[in-house]
Amino acid sequence: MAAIRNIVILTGAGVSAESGIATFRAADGLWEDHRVEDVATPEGFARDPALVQRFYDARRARLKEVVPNPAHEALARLDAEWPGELLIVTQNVDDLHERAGARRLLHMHGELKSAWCLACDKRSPWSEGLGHAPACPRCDARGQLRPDIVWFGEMPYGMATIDRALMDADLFVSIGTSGAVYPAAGFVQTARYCDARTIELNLEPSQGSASFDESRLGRAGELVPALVDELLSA
Ligand code: BV8
Repeated sequence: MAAIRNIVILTGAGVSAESGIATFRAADGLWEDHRVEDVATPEGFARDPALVQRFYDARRARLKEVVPNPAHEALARLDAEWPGELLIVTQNVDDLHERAGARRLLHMHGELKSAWCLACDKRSPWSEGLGHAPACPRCDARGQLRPDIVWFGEMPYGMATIDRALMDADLFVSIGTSGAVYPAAGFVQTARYCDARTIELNLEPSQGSASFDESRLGRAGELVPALVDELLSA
């Protein structure tokens, strides 16, 4: 591959699939017979906070039962050994990238292991349930903690950082995402516009496959270690 110095990697649910975390599309975007778009929204939370807290409490509890897979481990190795710029932007709200050792990581859709207080607006690390209306560790207000998750209709985190990294990128790699959700699905366009090489690693062609210079089909647990070996040996 031509001289590559700055890399941006986007990951989606497919990178955690082999760890046993369900993807959105595999469940047809359904959970307890609710469309994810209905549950993962501020309106859904206002309508039925207990249902939404149950949705996220179940997923937060699941984190204790899963471990990073070879895709997470390979990305952490790239993060540790890559001499140039690197930013791993994940749409995932699990903690598997950081548990594998990734450091240059940005959770653009928030994190299951963080709680956001509607009373004091502070975020706190959180590993247990929120359904029982616990007190905020910062201001002690009760029943004011929501999941620190970016819902549909809410502004993703870190967009200025992401846009800057995409503009400086020589390589953009999208891993395990269906390309169904914006603004993440549009990152490949920004990367192309700024002359980056674009590669997609996915189990099946994503909605944006045609926009990539190269599309490698297969499981992330196999494709990602191979790509990292390629990059680190170049
Ligand atoms: C915003 C947190 C603006 C929740 C998530 C119409 C057109 C365009 C856009 C819109 C529109 N209407 C509304 C919008 C905007 C909307 C959007 O894009 N909607 C979609 C449904 C059309 N976007 C938003 O609302 C975003 N915010 O636009 O704000 C704004 C501007 C100003 C001011 C305020 C606001 C916010 C979007 C974030 C929503 N939150 N996550 C939660 O996690 O519970 S999105 C959620 O769904 C995930 O985080 C992820 O991003 C997305 C699911 O996508 P994937 O990760 O790709 O997962 P999926 O299952 O779809 O695909 C998995 C892929 O992996 C598959 O392709 C599969 O083949 C592959 N795979 C499976 N196994 C493997 C594998 N690959 C490799 N190896 C394997 N083993």
